[in-house]
Order: sequence, then C-alpha cells, then structure tokens
Amino acid sequence: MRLSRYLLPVTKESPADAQIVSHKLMLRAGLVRQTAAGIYAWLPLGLKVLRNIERIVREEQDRSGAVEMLMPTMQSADLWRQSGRYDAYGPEMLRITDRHDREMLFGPTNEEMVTALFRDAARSYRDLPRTLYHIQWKFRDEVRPRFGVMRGREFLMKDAYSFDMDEAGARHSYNRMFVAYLRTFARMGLRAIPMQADTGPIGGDLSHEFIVLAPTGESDVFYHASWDAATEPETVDFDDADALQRVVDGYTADYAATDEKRDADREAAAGDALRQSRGVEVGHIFYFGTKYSAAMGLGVQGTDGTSVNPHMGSYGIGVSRLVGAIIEASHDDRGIVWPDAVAPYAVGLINMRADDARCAAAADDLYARLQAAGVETLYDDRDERGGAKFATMDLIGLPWQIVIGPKGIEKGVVELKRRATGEKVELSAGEALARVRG
Ligand code: 5CA
Repeated sequence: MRLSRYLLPVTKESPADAQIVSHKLMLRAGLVRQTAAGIYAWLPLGLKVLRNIERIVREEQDRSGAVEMLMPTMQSADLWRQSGRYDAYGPEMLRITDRHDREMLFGPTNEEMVTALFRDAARSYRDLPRTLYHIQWKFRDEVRPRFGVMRGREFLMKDAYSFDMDEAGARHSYNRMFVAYLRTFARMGLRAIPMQADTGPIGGDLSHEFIVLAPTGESDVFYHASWDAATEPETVDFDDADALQRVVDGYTADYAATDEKRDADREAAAGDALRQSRGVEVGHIFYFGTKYSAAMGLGVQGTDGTSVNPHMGSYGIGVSRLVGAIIEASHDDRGIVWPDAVAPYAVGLINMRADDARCAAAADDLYARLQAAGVETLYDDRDERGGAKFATMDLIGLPWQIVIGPKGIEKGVVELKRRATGEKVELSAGEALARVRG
C-alpha cells in the first residue's frame, strides 16, 4: 500500500481525553476514531490489526473443534423473556422499538439466541456434543465507557457456546476452550493468566478470566510468582479428555484469582511469592450447566429415550479490546511495537527523497519485489521530510523498516531496521527482501 493513497491521520500530540497509553497510541497512530461515546470507527490501519486478531482467534477456535456461524446483532425482546433475563439485564441493554412497536435489542451476548437455534436444530444425543461460535459486534450501554476500545459500548467479541449431554462432557468442552485460549493469546505475543473468576450476569459456578497483566488494567488480580515465568502452551489432543484435564489442572495448580475470588488459604500458602497486580481481561469462560436449556425448553432425547437438558458453557474473547491490550503490553516511548503475528503490515518502506529520481526508482522497484513475494508492505512514497517519515514509522510500529536514500544508493545498499530492538543493518535490497520474508 502506498501511503500517498492511504488514510493515516497520525498526530504528534497526545489527545487530551486519552488516559492510558494504548488509547493515546491508537488515536495518535490513526487506528481508530471515536464517533460517539464508547463507539469507534476502525480506520484502515486499525482494521488490519483487528482482522489479524480475528484470524488467529478463528484458527484456534476451528482447531479446538468449534464450528463457526453468524448470528445477528439485533435480537427480539421475546427471546430474552424466555430466559428471564430481559428485565434482569438492566440499563446496560440497549433497547430499541421497531416501526411495528416490536421490542428489540442490540445483543450484549448470545446465550438466548444460540439456545433457541439449537433447540430447533438438535433432536437427540446424536446431535451432541457441539460447540458453536461467532465473531460479532456487541453493544453494552456501559455507564463509563473508557480507555478507548478497552471498554467500549460497541465492541467486537468472539463468543462460543457448548452443548453437552452431561456435566463430564461439558467440562471436557470447557477444557478444550481453556487450552484453545492459552494458544490464542500466546500466538498474539501475550501472556494471559487464567484466573478463577466470578460469573456475574451470565451465571454458573465454574469460570475463568484470562488476564494480561498491565498496570493500567481495570481488574485487581492476585497470583503466585511462578506465573511471572513465561510458559509456552503444550500441544495436546483436544479429543483426549483425560490429557486435556491434566493440562488444565497443571495451569490452575498455581494460585491466580481476581479480586472477587481471592482465597485466603491459598494466599497464605503462597507466602512471599504472592503477587498483586492489575490486569486486562481479554477472555472469560463459563460453565453454567442447564441454566438456559432448562429455562428455554431445550431438551434432546437421551440414550434411554428420556428428554435431557443439555449442559452448556459460554466462552468470550474481547477481539477489539485485544488491540488495546496488545499495545499496553508492547510499546515504547516512540510508539507501538506490533508483534509480527498481528502487525498491520510486515514492512514499512521509506523513500527518504521522493524528489530524487534514482531513489524513487529504487524504492518503486523494491516495493514491487516485496509485493511479488507476498510481503505486506506500507510504502511511504510521500514528498515529506525524512525525519517525519521515521517518526511516523516508529509510531505505527511495523516490525521492519527499510530505508532507501541517496547515500545508500551510491553504495548499493538499503538500511534495514528492526522496530522492536532498533537494530539497523546495511545490506543489498535483495538481502533485505530475504530477511523480511523470514
Ligand atoms: N457470554 C459470555 C461469554 S461469550 C460473555 O459475554 N462474557 S463477558 O461478558 O465476559 O465478555 C467476554 C469478553 O468480552 C470479555 O472477557 C472482554 O474481553 C470483552 N468485553 C466485555 N465487555 C467489553 C467492553 N465494554 N468493551 C470491550 N470489550 C469488552
């Protein structure tokens, strides 16, 4: 993509209304713009990141055996009356009346809708277990939307829902998601700690929040120091329930809990190794048994012919919140430092002198070769000062920068810089191409 044709409204100054670093950088780097309180437009560069995060989430959901679908954002109030949550949900639910005076709402979550859909589609134990998911916009009329996309009113969520014949099956489904989440966040360069958590308005008694430690996070968290050491999620057979349970037991052996779920005995046992911090909740998983299936009349025929209410769980990931969480975890004083897996472009190609025919020809040529090699490149071909171009590239945080200037052309080299380390090397254009292709 040529920057001369792109929409990238970067700013030098920190916006006054942004309190935390990720929010400031998202505005400064031209990723998003607020269009109403807690509601954001995704500008081209921000959308690329959002899509990359979405792709990783999707790949790991698919790998775990979940099946993708897409449910609408608009829901009917009647659906929520069936579960009894229409009145209980309160002012966070955005309620809308259509032209025929039918009561509608902008979905804050989808337990009711997916239960109704499954009720129509599943007949017997042969149709279970199933886990369905979608990636869809949600609306919650938060009292205090803040920190940009971290706590928005409109936000993108991946939500999955599992249906099993009994509790043992449901726990296996829960464990599948647990491990899928560890893999998902690790691929984004994040260390998300699974913590025992409250279930809130979703209900149920088994729940974990996946929390990325950050001083600006909204949650108070308590954990054993062993979590400070990085671990790579193990590869495990998702169909092997016992193996999966062992992995989950391993991950939950060391103490980690949100404020609401603190355990005095386990904290005493941790002793000096007890840590307190703040964190960002990037995912939340729940097992709630037959709460919705029983309330909404979802019954399937069991092996003995009687009707059984499936045991259910629901599993959320804050897809748009993750953009902010990744920036909180990966930035420096010059701007964002994107992990390779989610970076909007792999390479920022800078032509130092757009007015110099030899520089322009060399930069055009390398841009064409990068494109032919399938390397996603943002090419700063604008007629601007070199210093401003460097500052913009550092701010938007692409993993690699390649700089073409008159001195290098004389020597037959370009400069390759790694954004994360600042390390610079001079090499031929061909060698630079080989390096960024990995
Ligand atoms: N139905 C369940 C699981 S699918 C559910 O709604 N869970 S939740 O309320 O915990 O939301 C799931 C995830 O969405 C959270 O872990 C968080 O990462 C994200 N999220 C929740 N509220 C917001 C918000 N206002 N802005 C941005 N992300 C949010």
